[in-house]
Amino acid sequence: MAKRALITGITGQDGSFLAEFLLEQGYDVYGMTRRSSTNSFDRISHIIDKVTLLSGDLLDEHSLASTIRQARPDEVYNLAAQSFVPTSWSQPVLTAEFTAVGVSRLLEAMRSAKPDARFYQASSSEMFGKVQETPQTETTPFYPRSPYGVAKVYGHWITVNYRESYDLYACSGILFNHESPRRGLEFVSRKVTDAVARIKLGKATELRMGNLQARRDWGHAADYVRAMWLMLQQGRPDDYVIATGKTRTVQELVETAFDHAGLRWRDHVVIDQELIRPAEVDALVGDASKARRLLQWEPCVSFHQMIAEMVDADLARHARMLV
Ligand code: NAP
Ligand code: G4F
Repeated sequence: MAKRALITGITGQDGSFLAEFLLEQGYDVYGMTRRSSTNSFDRISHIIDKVTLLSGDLLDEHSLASTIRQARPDEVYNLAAQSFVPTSWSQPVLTAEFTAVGVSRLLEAMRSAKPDARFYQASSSEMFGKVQETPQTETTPFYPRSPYGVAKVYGHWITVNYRESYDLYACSGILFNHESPRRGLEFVSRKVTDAVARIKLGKATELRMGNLQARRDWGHAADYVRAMWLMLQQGRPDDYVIATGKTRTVQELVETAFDHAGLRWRDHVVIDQELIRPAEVDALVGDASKARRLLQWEPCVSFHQMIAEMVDADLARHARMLV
């Protein structure tokens, strides 16, 4: 019989890649979506007839229990969250409700409705924040620098706590930044590749940016969802860092994207003080040796391939809009 997986956040970047991956593995895929006056199914439109969508919200425990009862999942992937760091300063309480307490609600729903399901929590390298050691591993202490990072620390520890308290198979994947052409337009990689495409096609001339000196360890979302699945296929539950081990500045990302389109970034980029964050995470770089050793996980897509793919996808999308 086919295994059954429930994905919260299936309409997001990672949810769409994970749904594709699990369908390829022969799973019956269930996705939880929240009610909206317009739907947000763009990222899953190509697989919408292959997945079963169930209505639920991280704010509403009753809907979570009902979703789990209907899906009867073998595996639950909790990818839903308020995931944009700047919004966590303007909506800190909502971010805590979705990204922190939402994890407790889902774990409680799973514990009562399907306690033998395996659980994946989408933890984040933002938890390392003001880094206490470099590179960051599973044992590096957390020092979050945003309400989002603080909320993710709660989600991480409540997952560990439910594993230890109730003997659940619950894992936390500490994923470093990962991108793709499906990345939301407000995140730095996609903001840049979308602007490059618009500038190249004559639709814009300027790109307003914040801190170009911040460093991130950027990988590809398709590689990272494979790691989520691998975590739930092991003999025992555990936590893993997923990262490429290479760190680059935002300026290098900008240069790479403009170069790919044959543009000079200095002709277009303007620093906007409004985009500087109240507290910055200056430099992240992960050490994924544990995942490489125990999960046999390796990233396949390089940084340059990924940025090229994103610029090309945005160029094609904007060109289609011109005709
Ligand atoms: P994303 O594109 O922003 O997707 C977030 C998803 O959560 C969307 O499907 C959204 O639904 C859903 N959602 C938000 N609030 C909800 C609520 N109250 N109830 C139900 N669903 C809700 O994020 P992503 O990049 O795919 O990231 C997936 C997860 O990994 C997130 O938890 C994120 O914090 C974490 N993470 C991401 C990265 C990264 O670099 N991408 C790194 C580490 C950790 P709508 O479509 O309705 O808005
Ligand atoms: O792309 P970002 O917005 O991602 P950030 O803040 O690192 O968070 C992402 O990765 C986390 C994993 O570490 C996830 F947990 C989280 O959900 C999200 O997916 O910004 C990256 C860097 C920051 O240092 C920011 O200050 O880019 C810098 N930046 C400079 N100018 C900018 C901009 N970021 C954005 N979004 N927009 C700018 O104009």
